[in-house]
Amino acid sequence: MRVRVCFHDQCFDGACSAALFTRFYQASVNPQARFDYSGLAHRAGQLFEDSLFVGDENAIVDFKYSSSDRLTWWFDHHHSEHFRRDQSGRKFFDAEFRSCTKFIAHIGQTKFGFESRGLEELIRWADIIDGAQYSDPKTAVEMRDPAMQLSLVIEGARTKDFVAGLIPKLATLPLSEVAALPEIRRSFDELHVRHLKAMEVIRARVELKQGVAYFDLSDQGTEGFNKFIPYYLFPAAVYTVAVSSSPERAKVGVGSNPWNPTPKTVNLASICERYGGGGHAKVAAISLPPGDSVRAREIGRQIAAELREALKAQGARDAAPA
Ligand SMILES: [Mn+2]
Repeated sequence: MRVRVCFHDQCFDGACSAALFTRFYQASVNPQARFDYSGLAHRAGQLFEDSLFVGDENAIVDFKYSSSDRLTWWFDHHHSEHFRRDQSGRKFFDAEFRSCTKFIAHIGQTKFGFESRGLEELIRWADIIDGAQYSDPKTAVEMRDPAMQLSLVIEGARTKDFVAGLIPKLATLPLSEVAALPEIRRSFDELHVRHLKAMEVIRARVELKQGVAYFDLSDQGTEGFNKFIPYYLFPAAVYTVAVSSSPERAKVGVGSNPWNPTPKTVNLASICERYGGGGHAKVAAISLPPGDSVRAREIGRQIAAELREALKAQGARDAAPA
């Protein structure tokens, strides 16, 4: 029995989901099964090819549904338009879960009697990282925990089958042992140097005024910086507006500080939608054609001004006598 597991590539939760599915399948379906792994990436208009589903069983975890009849298992927690209730009892979706890893553990336990003993750490960290539920900015930015180091390496992976090759290790070893593997150390050290550099650039460039941190990284040629750096360096920031640029796009990213007690009353998705972007209430973005940094800066400045006004009005309301 060969099981092909397709997973969300370059994502800690995607890799952990594939590892957990493997353990679940071995324990609850077939202990003799052999597994191989194939990473999936979001691409506009991407269609699944049947050539992807070459196993006797084919699973997708932490990624959108495929209507191929070769797909036999599916677990996801992202909204998916393609899923219709099916009768197989092997396709599961719940957008309330912060991570697909925890969702698989939950379904495994409640519907198949699977005990995820020994995998508690994997499940807990996938939920923290995918749900951005860090207890403090230090955990997110200093990356002292093995799970955080692995997440940096997985997101920064540059060779095609790197993450796929890591999944059997995630399925069997404690996170600290996986993080200590020489190829992980090498990759972490390299990415960590870039992380520290990004931190220095952000520290030097942030303009923090009236609770809004604005900064422009468009000359850095990357959008891949840790989104929690501004809150780590500037705890007084309620909102951040970051302008960046990569070969794929110019971008305005807007976020709110989960550790700052000031109430965040502005819906950031609604603001970004006015400029053709979108996202969630607490984190949203606008993508522009590559090279369009002038426009990105202009929009970034406008949004920063709007957020400062909103905070000022909010402060005036709070200060007004009842
Ligand atoms: Mn996920």
